[in-house]
Amino acid sequence: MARGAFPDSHPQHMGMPGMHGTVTAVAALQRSDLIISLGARFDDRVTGARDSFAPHAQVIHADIDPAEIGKNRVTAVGLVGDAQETIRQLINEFAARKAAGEAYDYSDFVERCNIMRERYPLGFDEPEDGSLSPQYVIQRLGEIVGSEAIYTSGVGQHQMWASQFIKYEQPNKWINSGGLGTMGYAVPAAMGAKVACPDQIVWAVDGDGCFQMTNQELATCAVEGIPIKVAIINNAALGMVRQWQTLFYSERYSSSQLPSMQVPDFVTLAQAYGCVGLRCDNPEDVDATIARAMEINDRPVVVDFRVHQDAMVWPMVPAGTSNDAIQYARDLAPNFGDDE
Ligand SMILES: Cc1ncc(C[n+]2csc(CCOP(=O)(O)OP(=O)(O)O)c2C)c(N)n1
Repeated sequence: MARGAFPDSHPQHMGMPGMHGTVTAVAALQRSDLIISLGARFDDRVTGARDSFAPHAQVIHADIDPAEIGKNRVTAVGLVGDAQETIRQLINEFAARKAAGEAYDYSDFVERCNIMRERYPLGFDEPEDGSLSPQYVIQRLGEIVGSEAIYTSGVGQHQMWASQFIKYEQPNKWINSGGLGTMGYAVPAAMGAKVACPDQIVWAVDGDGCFQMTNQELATCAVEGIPIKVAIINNAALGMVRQWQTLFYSERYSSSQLPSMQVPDFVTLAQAYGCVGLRCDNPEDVDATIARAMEINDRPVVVDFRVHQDAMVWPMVPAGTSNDAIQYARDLAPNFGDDE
């Protein structure tokens, strides 16, 4: 959720925690002795099985809402207030203690995190049949469009990949519903962002399932002149549901896949709403398609990226298990080297 609040390029940025977070971020939390949490709610998508989450850590929990403090995790110190003021006070206190020679030396811990980051970077395999990989599309989108733009997303695999493979350097550039899981969020959120910041480029990265919940808002975009850009990561499936059915339900696919990428035809649908519709189903055409979409600024653009259906989001902590059970690919567990 807070992607961009702390720049990805910062050497101490370990990545997103949680069920699909980086191995480094998950492992660092598990091994920490102090967590300072600013406005986070310790939901199960981040903690995994709660009784085994960060077992050695004491928690300082800052939140604007007193009801959040201690709700999901025993808190050593609760700080109620505005994050900006809270962070200022924490930094002042830390600086004073450092000046007094009281600051703890964290360099060993940071070094271990850096080793893990090198060992277990985010990555993905290209489909063997030469078809389009969803992660590649999203990665190129981030590289071509850049960190200045605003990105919104729906809920599902595309949401996780958009958080993993686009680099965020500033706050408020990554807008999504996080763990609240609001399918259909991407298009209206992009619309709102574009109205609020008309000079900024706004891309909605959406799933074909989520897009069908709120795509009628394209009519508002066309009529009111709100030129958002939509990248539909079209795998003809409710991909995140399908991923769980693959991994945990012996590939018994129930109500999670469509028989055709053609239904509906998103290019025709976009045109029907007065938007430009583009399609891309080939890795070689990804850059040119994004460039074409970037040239159109007088109308909304919808790009139907037809991607491989079997791509999965990794790393993953299976639901209900401990964060220590994280896998960085199917059946591949990291070696944390705790005993080395
Ligand atoms: C209203 C609603 N129904 C069901 C879910 C559960 N759910 C989470 S992700 C997902 C699939 C989303 O599919 P799609 O938009 O195609 O994205 P993909 O996972 O394929 O990237 C579903 C059904 C939800 N979060 N919200």
